[in-house]
Amino acid sequence: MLLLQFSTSHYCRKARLALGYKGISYKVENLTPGLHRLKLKPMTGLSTVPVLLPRESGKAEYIADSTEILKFLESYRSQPSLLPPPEQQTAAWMLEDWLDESIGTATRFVYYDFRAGVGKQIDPSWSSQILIQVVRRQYQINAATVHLAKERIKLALAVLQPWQERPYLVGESLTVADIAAAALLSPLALIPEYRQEYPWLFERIKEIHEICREPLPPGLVEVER
Ligand SMILES: N[C@@H](CCC(=O)N[C@@H](CS)C(=O)NCC(=O)O)C(=O)O
Repeated sequence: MLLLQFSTSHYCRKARLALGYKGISYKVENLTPGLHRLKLKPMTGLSTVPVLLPRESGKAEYIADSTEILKFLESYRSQPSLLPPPEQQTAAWMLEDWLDESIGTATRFVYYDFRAGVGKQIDPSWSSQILIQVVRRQYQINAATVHLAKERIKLALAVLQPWQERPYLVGESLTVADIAAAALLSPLALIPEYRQEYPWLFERIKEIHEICREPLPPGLVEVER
């Protein structure tokens, strides 16, 4: 399989976590932001990564959108399953969808706001700062939208409280909800306020990366156990 991705995208991380959990071997192709549209739009009708190309006869030519990729991987290889028992599956998919549509966007806002301000020293190079400004303009990241994003993240971290007491958000094993939360909240690992206030969050993110055999996201390598 081939995963078309941006190496730094938290949505692509979500797809990689699921591929790793399933033990599926795959290659990645890192697309260049901006030029990616020329390749993706004619193929999928969307302009976003991740896109998975199974490259197997009898399978879809491509699967666009990380949620669709998770569904495809579950049907492609059923074990280990990314789903809880049937009566809990709606809850798991609802969490996955909310984390994907609402919280993944909010972490992008807070992350790029941080990288343009206090976190500038992480990579002060012109190329990095220009990319950050392009992303800020593309998604209309400004003081007002960042404020709203921070409020949404506060709510999300209250909803994810069960992670403090137990390793999985729904049921007794890892599910799509854990994968989505671990990937889509991972950009917060570079932001000191979140690291200080929510240490349990980063412990869980780290554990899930280990279970899925995915390298840790930036900022998490120094988390002590
Ligand atoms: N809901 C989508 C969101 C994917 C997404 O927003 N990807 C971003 C990278 S983090 C992207 O490709 N942006 C480029 C663009 O919109 O042109 C998914 O789960 O795949």
